[in-house]
Amino acid sequence: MTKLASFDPEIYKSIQSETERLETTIELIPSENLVSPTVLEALGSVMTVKYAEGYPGKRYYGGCEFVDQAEELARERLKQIFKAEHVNVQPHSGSQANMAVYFSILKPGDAILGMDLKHGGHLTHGSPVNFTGQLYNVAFYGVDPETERIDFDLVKQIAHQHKPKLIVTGASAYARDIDFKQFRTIADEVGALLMADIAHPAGLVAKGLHSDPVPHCHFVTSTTHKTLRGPRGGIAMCKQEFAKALDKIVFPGIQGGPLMHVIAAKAVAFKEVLQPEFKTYAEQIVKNCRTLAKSLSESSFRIVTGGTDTHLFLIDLTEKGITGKEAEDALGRAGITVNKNTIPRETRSPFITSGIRLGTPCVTTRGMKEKEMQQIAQWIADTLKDINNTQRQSSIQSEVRKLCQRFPFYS
Ligand code: DSN
Repeated sequence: MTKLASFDPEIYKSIQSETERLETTIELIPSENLVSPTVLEALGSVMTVKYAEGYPGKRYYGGCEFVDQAEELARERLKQIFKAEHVNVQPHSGSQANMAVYFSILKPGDAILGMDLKHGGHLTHGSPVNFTGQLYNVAFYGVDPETERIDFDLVKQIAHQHKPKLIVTGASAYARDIDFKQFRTIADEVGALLMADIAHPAGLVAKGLHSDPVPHCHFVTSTTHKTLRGPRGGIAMCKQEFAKALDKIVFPGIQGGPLMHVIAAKAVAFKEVLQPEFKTYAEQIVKNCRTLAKSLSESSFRIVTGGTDTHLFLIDLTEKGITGKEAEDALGRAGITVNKNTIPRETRSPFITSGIRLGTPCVTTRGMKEKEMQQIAQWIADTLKDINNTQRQSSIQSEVRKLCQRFPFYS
């Protein structure tokens, strides 16, 4: 029996149950990934003990020599991955990374331009329920109603009208590549700075499978736990001229002591990204995603934008007469985890939605390939054909378990 099991059986049991859930179900939430045991080892290490306010070589506490080594390694590896001029690995999350960028260049009331959440943007890109919507004068761009791709004419038009100090690109539910160069041209026309939030496709960007924002953007932020396959956390990168301001905002501006165990685990994940095998992994994510989307499209599901260039895509369930919430619940009963998601031209609330969002980082980490994606698409189609057929859902669930047993990860 482990020490945890004997001291705190309740928490031990919840961890065991979560491990079992991850092992026995198909995880298609595109913002999640299964981290390696190596990353987990660093995450569960004594590095969590240390207070290290400040930066390597300039801390407010003694005894930081070893956490300094870890943070330096994380910084060097991150710079190497993205060829960034300056990086900060301390943001606790993607939201904190975005906040750090905003606070380093904007004042309350300043104008910003971001992608509408309903069209695939993120809460921290200006949503009224987020600090960004409350602090800044926000205008939104979105996707073209026909193509469902970013409408650059609209971006340009709104940028000229609104005169933002910052344009925010990047999305959390957008299946297509993003033309950062075109965003930079518009930003230059109106004298705005440009930030890309690549939390979703960062692992693909790292391996050249998605357009690279770094040459075009003044700031690039990301989470580390999605396609980058690291621990839960954030990172911020910028051109050298903003380095001091950014670092000062991350600490002492908005955060206290950095989470050194997470930074050590980020360093390990970055080392994994730097391996040639990670490119094969990233390529397989995209191949799997395309296969899943194509198979579902062949089963008469409408894929928003008609397909995907990335690790994720959206299904519009309107014609099927079911909501995203109903689909999420039914698929959950069949052992397939997805999340309900708003779609462009959404008419329902974010708690109900007309769509679901699917992604392949986790299943690809388990080693599944195109053949398994076709099978998963079949199960999704069978489940969604009759969401009240609980008998079918439980028989699919047993099939899902059998498939998962062939691709163990943590057991
Ligand atoms: N980035 C969101 C997601 O994509 O799930 C969470 O903030």
